[in-house]
Amino acid sequence: TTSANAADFFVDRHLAEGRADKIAHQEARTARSLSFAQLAEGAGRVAGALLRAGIRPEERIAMVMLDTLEFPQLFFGALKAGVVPIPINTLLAAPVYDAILRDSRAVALFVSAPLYEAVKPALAGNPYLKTVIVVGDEVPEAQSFGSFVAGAEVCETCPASPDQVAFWLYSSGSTGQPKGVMHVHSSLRATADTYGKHVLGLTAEDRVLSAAKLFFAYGLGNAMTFPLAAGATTILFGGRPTPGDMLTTLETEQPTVFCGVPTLYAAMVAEMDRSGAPQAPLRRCISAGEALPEDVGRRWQSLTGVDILDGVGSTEMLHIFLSNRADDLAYGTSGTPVPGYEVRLVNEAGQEAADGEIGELLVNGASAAMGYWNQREKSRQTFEGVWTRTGDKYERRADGRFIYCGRTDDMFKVSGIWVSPFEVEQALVSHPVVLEAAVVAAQDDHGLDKPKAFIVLEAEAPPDLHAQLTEHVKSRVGKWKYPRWIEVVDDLPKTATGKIQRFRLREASTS
Ligand code: 3SK
Repeated sequence: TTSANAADFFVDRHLAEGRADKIAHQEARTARSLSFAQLAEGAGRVAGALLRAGIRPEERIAMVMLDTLEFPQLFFGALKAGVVPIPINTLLAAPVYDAILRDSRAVALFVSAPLYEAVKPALAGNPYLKTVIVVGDEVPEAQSFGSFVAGAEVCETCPASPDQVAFWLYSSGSTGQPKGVMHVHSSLRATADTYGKHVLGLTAEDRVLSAAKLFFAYGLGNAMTFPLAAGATTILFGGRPTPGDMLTTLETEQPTVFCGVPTLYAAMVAEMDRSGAPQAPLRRCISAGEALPEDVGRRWQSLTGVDILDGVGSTEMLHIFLSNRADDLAYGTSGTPVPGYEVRLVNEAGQEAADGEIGELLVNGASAAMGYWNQREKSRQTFEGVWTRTGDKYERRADGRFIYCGRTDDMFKVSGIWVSPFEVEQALVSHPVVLEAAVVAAQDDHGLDKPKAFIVLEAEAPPDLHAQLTEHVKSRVGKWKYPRWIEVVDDLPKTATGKIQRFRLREASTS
């Protein structure tokens, strides 16, 4: 029988193709690296350790992990064993980890040591977790990754069908309730064969650096499956991608491909204006997560000599389906459909939108998710036959290029990651001095979205109100979601039925 287990193509194949000793992954700033043979063996041993620990095919394991060499070994180890890995955002707050761990019923949690304290409050009352394994420095109350895999048999890859669920990713919902997005084995190959091949055009000579982390669908393709598909080398950066560290890493690690998000590109451009551009053999730079401001793209090009190819993807479609290309680029647009994907725009009347008319973007491609875990109604609303609704509003120009026009709901992205105004508002009103709150996207100096809060006070504001609310929001819903601006108002605009009219606040913020 032939198997479509994604580990066959992304990992084991390289041994037969003569790349056993080539470096698959290396860590920036440490001396650690993993050859293709070591990745195959490490993943096989993880598979053996999972089965030895009594974790069975189709059970879920949660991964709250930094971008280190253990990530690809664990991810593919799980796939080899038929176990379903769930990479989870490392910037979340304990209540959100609690919700995800319960929703997924993960039986094991793998957590990087520096993240353990952030996840710990979610562990005590969890009825499903059988084991917690810490990667990196030892934590007394948990098992170490080293001891988890020590002495385990290196397992063969178990057969899988193309339609078998391989892994999940969590996507934030408009109420802040995360949804488990289930992806099948064949989806990984589908993104590598489309965007990976036609837009990145990776070869075995490439060295890829992604500021976007592996827990994010964008980073998972950039720093794991696309380079592995091509036999290229990935540089993993485990820390927070500050503009200074990224510029230094471009010089020290000499990548040929760099994958960023607009907020980071904007900050790196500002830094390069002060300190100059790095010497690196870059040939391709890509951006996603939110629309790239035209000016940032042009300034990056003039400083580095390389264009940024802006594109748009989604967790539901696994990677980018609309993009600019090296030989067909128009800044200020999201480009055209990636070969292998088809898109449609549907207007408010439910009809195909004409050129120049705004409509919701729907996409059809082989990497679409199987659905949301245990959320039938939301799955039915999003996955309509072969078409996946994106919730993004777009306009198609007469030249066939697409221009981003906002969301069909109130969601927005900060540094490429979703923010639900609702959940930030809930966090704000749980602070004792806040009676009511409304959150909208406002634009920073680079034209990029950041949360702005309007609050009605219940009690006198302390002098450090902004700092207190920042900390409060970060610890409740996630580190990137805090409001960058806070305006105290007497009341909030509402509909007759009491719904906050965020559009009025958006208008007030921009006028
Ligand atoms: O936000 C995006 O544009 C994106 C791109 C690739 C994969 C996943 C996402 C959400």
